Amino acid sequence: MSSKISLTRYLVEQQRIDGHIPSELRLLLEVVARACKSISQAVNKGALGGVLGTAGSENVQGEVQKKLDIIANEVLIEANEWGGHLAAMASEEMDSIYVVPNRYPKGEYLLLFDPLDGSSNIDVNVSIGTIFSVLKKGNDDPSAVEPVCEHDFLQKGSQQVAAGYCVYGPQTTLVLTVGDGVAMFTLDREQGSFVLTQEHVKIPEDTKEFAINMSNMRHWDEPVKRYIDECLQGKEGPRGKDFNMRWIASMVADVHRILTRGGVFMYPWDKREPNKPGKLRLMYEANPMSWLVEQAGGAATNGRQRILDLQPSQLHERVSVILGSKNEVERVTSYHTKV
Ligand code: AHM
Ligand code: MG
Repeated sequence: MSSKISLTRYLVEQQRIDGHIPSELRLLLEVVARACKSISQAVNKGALGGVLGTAGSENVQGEVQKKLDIIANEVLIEANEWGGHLAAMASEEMDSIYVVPNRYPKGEYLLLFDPLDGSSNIDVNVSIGTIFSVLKKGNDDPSAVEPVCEHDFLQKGSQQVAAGYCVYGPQTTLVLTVGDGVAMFTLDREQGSFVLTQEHVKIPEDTKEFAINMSNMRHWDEPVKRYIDECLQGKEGPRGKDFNMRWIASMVADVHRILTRGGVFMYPWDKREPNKPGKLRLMYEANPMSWLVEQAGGAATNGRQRILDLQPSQLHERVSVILGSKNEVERVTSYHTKV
């Protein structure tokens, strides 16, 4: 790239040339990016900043919260509440929605986030990230009036107006879609700004790489067992090729690899907790990642349906996730549907 294009310039051009985003949404995305920059700084300091370890609390799903989970959540709320572009926020780390306080002006957008995904990797210096999704209040019901409530958030993933993540790894990279493909921005620490480093991201349709937590194998359903078993048979099996496995246990990092070089990621339903549809959260993790993957030419299903078509019935709903290279996702999905 000859001259550096900042995130700000990219968003202004999306607004001006393509008309993809209104100015309020541009402002919102810039604020989210600024919050990610400050989360990145906190993550970078690690033990020196006294930010590692558990916070001594649990979130609404009964998971132990890390100090950085809470710090990242606060950074996102404080950065976004006063700008006038949001009506409310929802987070994996908060029991219920956070309505913008009355002392601030309110906008029409709803912001959802997993403030720090990959919590089990925080203390061991492995890539983690922030995932976010933006909806418009009243998208499903234009006659909806104030006050904003949880129901306003219960929109299908196909209604998202922006989605992305920021991965805090060897580089800090912000990945974004506003419905016109996927763009990646790398944080230039000297300049303090995100710089466009890849546009029109494309996931190869075929792959030889899968990502799944193999330790859960005995709990999987038959279609997932069949798919992985066929991969493991390699050249000698029905697939006729050897597969490689990667599992970072940070969805952000696993999805980033898939957007970069292809692959299939799965966190399927399993028998450990049969009443839960899966481990990952539909609104904070699966929807934004599925939209990014689809925008890059990949696919995302829960084994039976396109994730973006699922109608959520509650904020913290969980879902089974299969996403990545199109032909592999279609294969796993067909193993579920053609029985
Ligand atoms: P988190 O949001 O509490 O960090 O949980 C989500 C993470 C995903 O990033 C990752 O894919 C998965 O949980 C890893 O789960 P496991 O530890 O079961 O392998
Ligand atoms: Mg998460």
